[in-house]
Amino acid sequence: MTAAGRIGLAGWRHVVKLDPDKPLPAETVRRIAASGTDAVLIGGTQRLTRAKVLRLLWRLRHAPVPVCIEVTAMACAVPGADAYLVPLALNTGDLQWLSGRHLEGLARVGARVPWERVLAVGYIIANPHSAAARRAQAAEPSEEELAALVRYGAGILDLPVVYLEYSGSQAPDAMVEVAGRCLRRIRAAGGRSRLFYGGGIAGYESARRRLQQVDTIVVGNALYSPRGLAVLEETLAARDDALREGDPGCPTS
Ligand code: 1GP
Repeated sequence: MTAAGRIGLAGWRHVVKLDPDKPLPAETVRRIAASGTDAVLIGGTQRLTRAKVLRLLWRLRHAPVPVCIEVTAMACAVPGADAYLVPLALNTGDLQWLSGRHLEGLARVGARVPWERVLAVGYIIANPHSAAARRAQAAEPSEEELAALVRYGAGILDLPVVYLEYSGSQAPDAMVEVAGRCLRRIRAAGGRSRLFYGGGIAGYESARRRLQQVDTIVVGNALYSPRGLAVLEETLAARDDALREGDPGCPTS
């Protein structure tokens, strides 16, 4: 079975992303994992250490849903996750974020990689003000460039996930619409890529709108606000309503 199959990727509509560099009380982590979200991603951009990743993974050890690590640094290459999501920054201005770091890592630990748990994620880092964009020297794509990036990731590379990343704020609605439209066309032709969106989802309305456009929404920063658990409930309600009322996301055909 593929890694995507093992973790039930095709059924994910709502996932949370927890940052090892932003500690939350153990009880809050437990409640988030048991909230009804479809999966927990461990991922961050800054100040990652192996100890921080392991601490968060330990707090999630009884999670009733898959716990997956985004391998953005060697510090993330720790045992114990249900899957390892390896980001390829499709619109990076610095090729080390597309292949360079990956090859360095594989040269070091490639013989110990649990391949049955590994899947690639094509990142389109679209918010130029985000830490990830600064790090990867990623510029905000025009709509034409975005369409080409989705077509490259889903149509050419056939990646399991194409992730429109707008970390920190809401992407322009038209941008998400373009990405969804391109991906739907590729899926209609037999493509398998799932479209993830993350960025500024902070309540029912933003979650519901994105669920009309993409397969999977990622809720991150808002979980760390004082309203964190309320945001979680609202976005899960949006997911449940989207499922009940048949919001399509990016249907298979
Ligand atoms: C971050 O895409 C996720 O990698 C979620 O974005 O933190 O803005 O919710 P936010």
